[in-house]
This record gives sequence, structure tokens and C-alpha cells, in this order.
Amino acid sequence: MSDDDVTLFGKLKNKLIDSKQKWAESGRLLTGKSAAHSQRLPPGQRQVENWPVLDLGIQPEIPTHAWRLFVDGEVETPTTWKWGEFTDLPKTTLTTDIHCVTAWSRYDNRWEGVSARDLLGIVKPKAAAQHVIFHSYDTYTTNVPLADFSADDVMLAWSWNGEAISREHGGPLRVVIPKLYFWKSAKWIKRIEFSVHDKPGFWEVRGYHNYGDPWLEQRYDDE
Ligand SMILES: Nc1nc2c(c(=O)[nH]1)N[C@H]1C(S)=C(S)[C@@H](COP(=O)(O)O)O[C@H]1N2
Ligand SMILES: [Mo]
Repeated sequence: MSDDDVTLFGKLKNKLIDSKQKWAESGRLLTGKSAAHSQRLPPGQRQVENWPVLDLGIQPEIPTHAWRLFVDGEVETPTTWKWGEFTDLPKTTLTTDIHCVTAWSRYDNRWEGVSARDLLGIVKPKAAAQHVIFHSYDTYTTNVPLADFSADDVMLAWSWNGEAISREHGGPLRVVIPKLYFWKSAKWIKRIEFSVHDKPGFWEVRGYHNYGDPWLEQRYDDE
């Protein structure tokens, strides 16, 4: 990229971030309804067949030989994995739905990877750990309570519907947390930090809800 391209790219990126931040300020897409988990489609969502790409506009390319996953903070066994070591861990396959805050939902995504439960069994969070902070290769961050990361449907996935997760969708490895809006599912995951204190992430400090339950329509921070 030339310097001009970089500037243009930066402006475009900031424009996208600005408009998403304005959605939060104006409460765009809110229906004011809530629904039980037995209702598969959360309020204000529409089902799509494609899989849209959403990110900050930087899609880092991480060759697997250079890839590392760092797990640290309030854990008994801080661990760094190389790619082959990580993919040698016990595997889990799971089919779950995606609910994005921009109002699309995509059903029946088949993920393969390591379950959060299995990862937790290895790193062993200390009793004081209450929050999990995800740090990605594109500098994105997002936060969830440890209780939600511990759910039995949470995955660190390298495969989607039988294929390696593409770079645009967060490959080589992304987080998948089906019961929260998809911005909580960090793409290009680099570091998983266990923490005593909560640390609101990229969108959480820009007007998006700190928790993000789609069935309670927690799109934006309500104050
Ligand atoms: N590292 C990283 N993860 C991210 C994002 C991002 O910009 N960077 N965007 C989030 C948002 S807002 C959404 S909706 C989903 C989109 O994932 P997809 O592009 O695979 O649909 O990724 C989430 N995870
Ligand atoms: Mo999103």
C-alpha cells in the first residue's frame, strides 16, 4: 500500500467506526422487546443465509508458523501454544447460531476446535478470576464474564462447516460465544487474559452493551 492508500484506508475505517458508534448513541434497531431462549430468533433479528464479514477493516494475516496463543492472568498454569500444539488438544465439534448486533442471525454453523471447557481444564483459572478479556492480532479487544466463557457451547474454533476458517472470518483461530452478540466472539485471537477486574473492550467503550445478551436485546449501553 502507498502512503495515500494508508490514509484513505484509515479514514474509511474511522468512518465505519464512527457510524457504528452513532448507532449506539441513537439506539438504532432497538425493538424494546425481550424473549426467552426457547425463541430461536432473538428480538429485532432477521435470519440470513450468507455470512457477512464485520471487523475494524484490518484483517491480519497470521501464518500458522508465526501464530501463538497466550493464556495468562489469574490462572494456575499460564500457557503459550504454537499452532500444532493447539490443534493436538482434544477436539470438539458443535453446531450453533450466530446473532450479530447489526441484526442478522445465521443458524447452524458447525464449528470445530477446542472447547472453552477443555481450555479451562488446562489453564485452571484461580478463584479470584471473574472476567475474561480477549486480545486479537488486529488490536481488537472484548470482554465477557468467566461464567459465560465457561458455558458448554463456547469454542476456540479453527473450522467452520468443514473448512478452515478464512482469514476474513478470523482464521486461523477465533472465539465463538453463541449466547452473546457476535462482537463478543473475537476473531484472530492472540491472547486470553483472566482477570479479577472487568476491562470493557473496543465496542464496549464505544457505547455497546457491556454484556450483550441478544434475547434481552442488550445492544447498547443504556445510560
Ligand atoms: N479481532 C476482531 N474480532 C472481531 C471483530 C473485529 O473487528 N476484530 N468484530 C466483531 C464483530 S462486531 C462481529 S459482528 C463479528 C463478525 O464476525 P464475522 O466477520 O466472521 O461475521 O466479529 C467480532 N470479532
Ligand atoms: Mo458486530
